[in-house]
Amino acid sequence: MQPQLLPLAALAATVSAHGYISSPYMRAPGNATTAACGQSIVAAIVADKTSHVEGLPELGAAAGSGYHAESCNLWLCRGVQFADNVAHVQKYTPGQSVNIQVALTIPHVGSANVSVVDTRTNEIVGEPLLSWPSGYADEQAFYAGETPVNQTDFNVTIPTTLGSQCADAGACVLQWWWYGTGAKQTYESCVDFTVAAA
Ligand SMILES: [Cu+2]
Repeated sequence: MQPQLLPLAALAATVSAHGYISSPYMRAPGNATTAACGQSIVAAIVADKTSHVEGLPELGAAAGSGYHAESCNLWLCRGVQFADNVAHVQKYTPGQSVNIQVALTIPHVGSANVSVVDTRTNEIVGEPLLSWPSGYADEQAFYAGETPVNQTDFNVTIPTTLGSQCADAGACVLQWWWYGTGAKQTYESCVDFTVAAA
């Protein structure tokens, strides 16, 4: 174990994840993310899989943090880099139904969507595959144990219109995006995938 990882254990006790993709494999930080985003941001993401995006630039701003805003690109997958995840690329086919599991542990009612995102432009490709315009992760429903199942266990259909846009690993992600309106916090999880050109 690298010595710089030791403080994370202490930090982990004080933070709790809000929600993240628990399946398929969610993009996770490694050396490339540390090089782009710096150790403080990576430590926060490791300690809290859903550390909200809005809290991260402040960590990066600290002197000597090693944060490079442009290469880190916090508003895409919270800055977690593809280079750390080349061994975890899902291979999908056009029209395939993909099950996604979200672990929701702290609710903040708001909106959410799951989309194919072009990583070069950080833009949604076409329309979101699924969206919840409001009422996602509602506190009352959550604490009553009544969160609708389809907010945490759902299927998306891989578009048949991607052409070769997502043929190369790293070109696209499936991104689960959630904004807690009252909390004013954004959560993002990414799944790397390819779809072979038809
Ligand atoms: Cu919270």
